[in-house]
Amino acid sequence: SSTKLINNCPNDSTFDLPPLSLDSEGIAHDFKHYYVHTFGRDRDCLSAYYPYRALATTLRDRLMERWKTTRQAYDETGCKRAYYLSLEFLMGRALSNATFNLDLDEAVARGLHTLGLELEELASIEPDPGLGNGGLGRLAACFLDSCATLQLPVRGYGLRYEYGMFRQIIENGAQVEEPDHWMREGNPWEIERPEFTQRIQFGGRTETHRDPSGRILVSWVDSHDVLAVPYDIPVPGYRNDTVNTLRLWKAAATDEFDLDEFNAGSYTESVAQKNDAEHITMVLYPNDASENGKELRLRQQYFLASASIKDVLRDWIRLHGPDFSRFADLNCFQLNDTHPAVSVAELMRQLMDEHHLEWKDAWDITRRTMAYTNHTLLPEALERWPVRLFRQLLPRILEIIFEINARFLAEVALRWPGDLDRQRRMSLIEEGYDPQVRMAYLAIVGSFSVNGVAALHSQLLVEGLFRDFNELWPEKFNNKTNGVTPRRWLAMCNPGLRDLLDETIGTGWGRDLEQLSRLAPYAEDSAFRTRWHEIKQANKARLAEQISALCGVEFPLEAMFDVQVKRIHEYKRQLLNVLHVVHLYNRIKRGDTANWTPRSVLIGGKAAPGYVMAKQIIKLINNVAHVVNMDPATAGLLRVAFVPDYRVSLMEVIAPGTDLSEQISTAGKEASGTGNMKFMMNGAVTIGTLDGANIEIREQVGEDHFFLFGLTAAGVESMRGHYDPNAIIASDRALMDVMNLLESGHFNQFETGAFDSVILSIRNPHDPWMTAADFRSYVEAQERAAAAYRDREHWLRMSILNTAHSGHFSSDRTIAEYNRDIWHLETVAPKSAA
Ligand code: GPQ
Repeated sequence: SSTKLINNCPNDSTFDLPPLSLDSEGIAHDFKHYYVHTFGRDRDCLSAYYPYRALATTLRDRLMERWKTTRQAYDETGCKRAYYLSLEFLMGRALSNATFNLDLDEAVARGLHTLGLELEELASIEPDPGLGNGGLGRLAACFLDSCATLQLPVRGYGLRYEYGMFRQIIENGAQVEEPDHWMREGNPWEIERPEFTQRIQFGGRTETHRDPSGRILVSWVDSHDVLAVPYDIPVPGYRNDTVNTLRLWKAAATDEFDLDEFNAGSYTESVAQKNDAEHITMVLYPNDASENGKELRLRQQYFLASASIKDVLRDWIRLHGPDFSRFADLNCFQLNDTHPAVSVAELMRQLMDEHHLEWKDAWDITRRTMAYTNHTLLPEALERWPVRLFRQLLPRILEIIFEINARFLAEVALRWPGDLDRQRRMSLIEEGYDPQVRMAYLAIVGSFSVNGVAALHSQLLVEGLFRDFNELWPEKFNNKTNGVTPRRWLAMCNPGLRDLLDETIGTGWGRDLEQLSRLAPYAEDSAFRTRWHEIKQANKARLAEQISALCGVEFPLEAMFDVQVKRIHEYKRQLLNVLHVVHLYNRIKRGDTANWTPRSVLIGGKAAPGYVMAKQIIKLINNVAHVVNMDPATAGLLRVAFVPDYRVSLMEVIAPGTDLSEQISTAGKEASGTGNMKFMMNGAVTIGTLDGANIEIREQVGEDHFFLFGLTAAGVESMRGHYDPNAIIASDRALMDVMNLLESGHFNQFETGAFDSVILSIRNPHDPWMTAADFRSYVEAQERAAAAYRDREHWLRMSILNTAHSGHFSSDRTIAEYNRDIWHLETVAPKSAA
């Protein structure tokens, strides 16, 4: 076939080319070549897409050179490699990232200028590749950036969804979902690699037989197979000639037809079955931190696991031959939550059934190769799959899981003889009417490392959810506090601040973010503070312009920009934010506005389409915004906006323009948070609970520069059972007034009952999020923030110190820790392309 690999590969020098020009003339030349010759456009072209595409292709060529030398360096050194397996990669736009990481901003801007074009305008044509829901997917993208920057041989493996995260439209205040066909016009950043196609099995049954030596072999027969075709995306490091790979799999039908149907004359039906196969990578499940539970989702998970492991084993054999004795020394899989946890059983299957290893050798390799990251404690997010679904879809995998479980429970029994309750608790199979496979337990049993994503989260994991496992294998458990890439989240999105930092502390912070601490003394320099203020105000102007265009709401620049953007979830408590807004509105209405700090409150985020309560919260935010903004009494004092379709490219405008960062989850519920870090880097001050990485943010910046409120995680737990929100409401005049206004229907005059369940949830003694419990303390923290903001010099000092102490939250630090404690990779520098 056309995708057959060539055996007698020609001498590499056949493909040697001189390095491509990195100056503005060379870039303008290539741009014109692609625009005219490759895309066939001329000056009459009306679509702005083709200039974007011509520039993207020009830059991709420059990446391509470095991509090749990086691959060669990895192959030649025979280095250990790691693979980041994730159902989500929220990469954000690639063009400005490639330009920046290649250090081509100036050359590209000048080259385009000679042609009468603007880099920023072309960059904004690129659709956001929304192949993720939120924090977990964006973390994967930051990690890839840091791995390339640190020159670590790490490859991302994911799925090439045809439809990414839905586009959110707000109609009459409510969320409406529209499909996101992000590749409609093509994707210049991917390279199809059909020659590395893999064949993935589903369904069928298993057969056992003996080979001549008497060994039992299992084969998986009568399966319905689907092809996995890889598409590679380049991941450039920061100005270092490394380009790593994100490999995304697309599902394709095999070209075999069901012969019976075919012969019965059902030619068209037989061909139409192609669809079934191709549906696997059609759409991203839009649920953030909650179980998906659908068969198609399990298909996606196994498809990713099987294709990626086959790819790695094929590569292993190419480089090292079919001897797997050193495989675990040279390979590591990092599982991004339990979504790819079926990889544990799949690696066992491939090693035993396809490469004929014994159980004990395969298990030894698996357990030394797999590492698992947990991203949540929320029970509704803990994946469990019905045993019956496994039996029908992945019969061989179920057999292997049962065998892993049997051997594991024997180990538990040996350690705690007779403790049947413990065996039941720790079993990979949850027994019951419809038995379930516990994916987190499969991941723990099959891994040598299990980590949480912030100090508190990791501690709560070993004290709670994974307690039994921690007693058995304490050495497996560790913490890796999340981080974000300072390239995208500071240098690229905030050019004004970047230039001031370069000028003040030099440019070293781009790869060593701890150097930001050198800024701290400048908090006392009033001329510096003035420049800091000018930059923040310019960023606020850019943000206000966007809000005006997207929401039709005007944010005055002297107001404090108070922002909460993240997925809408009850535990994140956007509702608490709304209660505070209504409280401010009440104060304005009763004339309690002495020493008022003007505020512009921005909220944004998507609700999972099936999450009714989250959708009602969006509607409530929009209705409150409407009433507040319409009321002449609020002019100059309070504005509220809900920004539609919150996504990576919007955050690039929001974070630099924010004064106050809302991180107000119920303590113990937000595993880490990463938006909190992006805001901090850009000089926002946090108002937050002692939850997730907020705790570490506060430790770094100091308690005087953080607005703390609310119950602790322990406080939340000890209040359960005697929480009495109605007593709290009755004893707090301000909260009573807020509840009265909500309950009067003031925000839903023509929509009777629209907010009943939201409002009732606050009065519910079983409210797991304890919104009423934290109201008083939240309002007081908001008052401290407002007072601090009125003292401009004081606020600027805090803002500077937040940026200065954000160095710890670089994903470079996080990845260095993964590497030091888990992966143990050597850095590998490619030969310079130039
Ligand atoms: N997170 Cl389990 C997601 O974004 N999606 C998920 O499915 C799960 C977790 C988040 C988590 O809620 C945040 O606290 C973390 O900062 C983020 O993962 C990255 O670890």
